[in-house]
Amino acid sequence: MPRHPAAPPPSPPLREAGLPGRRRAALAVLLALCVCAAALASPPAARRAPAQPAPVLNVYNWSDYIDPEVLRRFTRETGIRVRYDVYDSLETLEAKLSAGRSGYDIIVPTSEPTFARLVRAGALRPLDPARIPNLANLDPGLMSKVARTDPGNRHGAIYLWGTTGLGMRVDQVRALAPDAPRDSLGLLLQPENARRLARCGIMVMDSATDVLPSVLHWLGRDPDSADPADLRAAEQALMAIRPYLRAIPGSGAIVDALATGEVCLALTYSGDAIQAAVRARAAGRGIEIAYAAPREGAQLAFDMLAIPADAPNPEAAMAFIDFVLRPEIIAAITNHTRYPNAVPASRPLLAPEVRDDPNVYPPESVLANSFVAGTPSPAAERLRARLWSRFKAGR
Ligand code: N2P
Repeated sequence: MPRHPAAPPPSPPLREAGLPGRRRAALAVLLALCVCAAALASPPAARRAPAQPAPVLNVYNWSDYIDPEVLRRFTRETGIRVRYDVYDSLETLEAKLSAGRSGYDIIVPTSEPTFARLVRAGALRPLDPARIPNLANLDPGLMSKVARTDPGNRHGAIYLWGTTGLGMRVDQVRALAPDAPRDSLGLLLQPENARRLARCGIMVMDSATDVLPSVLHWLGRDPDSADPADLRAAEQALMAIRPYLRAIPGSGAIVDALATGEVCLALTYSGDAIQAAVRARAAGRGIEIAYAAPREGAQLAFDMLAIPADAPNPEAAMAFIDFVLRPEIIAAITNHTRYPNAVPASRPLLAPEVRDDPNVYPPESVLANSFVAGTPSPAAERLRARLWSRFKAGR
């Protein structure tokens, strides 16, 4: 292609510029001086402070409780890398924290009992509202519910919440126990129902903290009871169905067990059962999973974003909480996990099938009938833990 006449000729390399020898030497000296000056202005590489490694945020959250894309976006926006570990029961979280020096910057304990205990023990760093302006996005009505154990909401922000109930494979449940109520814990806790459903598989999640209140409530007793007679009644109810349980695994394993058809009934968290339904549908093998919040009153749980007092990187933790509480970010998390959040401005951003699912956002009638478990005393906790290990062992 002919060169445009107005274009300047490409500048020739220095050697071909036809400079006389002396001028070339002078230029070389000048260049050398420049290089020296530059070297003096900045310390030699060996003396320079080592390059700062990318800051790291250490997160300890429930399994299946985030949209992984949200973590990638946080790193893209802030340069903060995320190290992410998961637990699937409050017992596991509490055991980890009680060993001390967990090394986590963000944890997600349920408002009661775990978060309440941590607040009381002074084990959480107060949130700085100036660094987390998006705290203002939280629903004041919901936040007042968790202020009972954290006056002024100083130590935590609601992340997600949900109910405890039954995930089930409706066709099999209908076939094997046609007369059993599908919206009551009686589907599991009436031995006659459990006996019939044992053939297609039953699981109860491994958590005294999150199962006993529901069992006590179904029995018509105080879900927080420390009365040995109440706990004996709960133990009897659990022992009566124990022979019919395939396993008592961590809640994380139940999502897959339901989704793959390994079991047809499980006592677990609402969003986990709904995620199982989503996975089963996506697999296209004809497995249809449904969730039911117990009609006798569902256990409601609020999970809190909180920062351990000894967090290595509290600044990053606050940046993360602020990021998560943006309406579009928490909407993505609810869409992915099928757990409701506490940011009203996220509602219009939700997928309609999530926003309008009464099992994700329970209607007023379910909420009015629900209960939030309290925080058992250490003595009651010991009774409950012993009861639970007998239940697991089946004797
Ligand atoms: C996530 C379970 C979180 C619900 N897999 C606990 N309240």
